[in-house]
Amino acid sequence: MPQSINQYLLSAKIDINDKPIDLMVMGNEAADLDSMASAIAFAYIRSQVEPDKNIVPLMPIVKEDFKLRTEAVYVFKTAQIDLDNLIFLDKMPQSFMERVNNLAIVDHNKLSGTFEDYGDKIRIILDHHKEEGLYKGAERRVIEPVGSTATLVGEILIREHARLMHTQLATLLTGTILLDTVNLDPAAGRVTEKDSEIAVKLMEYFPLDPNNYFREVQKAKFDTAGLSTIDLLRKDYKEFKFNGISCGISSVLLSMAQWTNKDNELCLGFETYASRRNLDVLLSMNAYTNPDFNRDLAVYCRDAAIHDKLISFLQEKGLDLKDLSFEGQKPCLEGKLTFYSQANLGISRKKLSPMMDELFTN
Ligand SMILES: [Mn+2]
Repeated sequence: MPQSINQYLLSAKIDINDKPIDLMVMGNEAADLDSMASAIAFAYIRSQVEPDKNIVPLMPIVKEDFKLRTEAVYVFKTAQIDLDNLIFLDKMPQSFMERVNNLAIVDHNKLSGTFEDYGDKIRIILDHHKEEGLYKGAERRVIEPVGSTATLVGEILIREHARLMHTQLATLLTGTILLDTVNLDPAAGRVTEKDSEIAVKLMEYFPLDPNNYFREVQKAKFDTAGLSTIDLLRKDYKEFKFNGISCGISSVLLSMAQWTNKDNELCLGFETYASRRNLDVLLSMNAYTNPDFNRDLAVYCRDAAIHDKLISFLQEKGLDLKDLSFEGQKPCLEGKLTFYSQANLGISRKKLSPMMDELFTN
């Protein structure tokens, strides 16, 4: 009999302080639902296949930040995963990476930040982002442009370890795939044949109505009106270094109009967050439906010259930015913050970050 996910997580957590870690499974630093669910599900599957190994799924965020992932809070609750059993970065002892013998990375294929130097530990990659061509020596390297990494984990579960399937696992993976593919809707341009195939198989094992489940997860994801500006910037955040320029990109699920309406000191929030993280550039990519899908962009740079250079570059790249201005916003203390609607809806963070690299590295 396989363990329950909670039993597994609890036993993994007990051992984090001293034992060697045979395999650490880690999602990307934005720690969205896909990253966390895929890491937990994959670590769980491996732990049941190799019960004598110490396999640890790491959530690479501080515990305090988990509440910001409102969709993850909802899906984990629905899948009856006890949040107290999750293993967060700030609960790990100092220099734990020295005890990690092998690394599996999911939902990214390039290490960043504090993990950058551990590429030689990578044995497994499961991801759906742009192939970076790194860690070619990994034993298992699955990088496919599907809608969700959870699809790739689901595929391994179904094709290789079907006996491990249970409701909890199916609920966790299905919620993630449905959210990432906008309920498997081809019109949203995210779903692939494989996502649908795997989701349909997973759905045989969970008791909920998929359309309802999708609606509830989606609702939880967009339920961010109660968050402060700093929390909105932190919620879904990635950081990049381009030729010495430090750049943060936040994904925010409010229109700029709503956001400026609820906070008239937006630049103070951007400046505080940028200085806290020591950023030269802080972008907010705002995606929302009203009722059609829309994108806005906020661009903050400490240096006004870099700001202007960046805007003209993004225009050249075809983002099709149109100025937005809002009444009653307090000015920046230093630096420059401007707002745009982004008419080119096809440019997501996944596509924007390589563009920024092109600008600053060349
Ligand atoms: Mn993903």
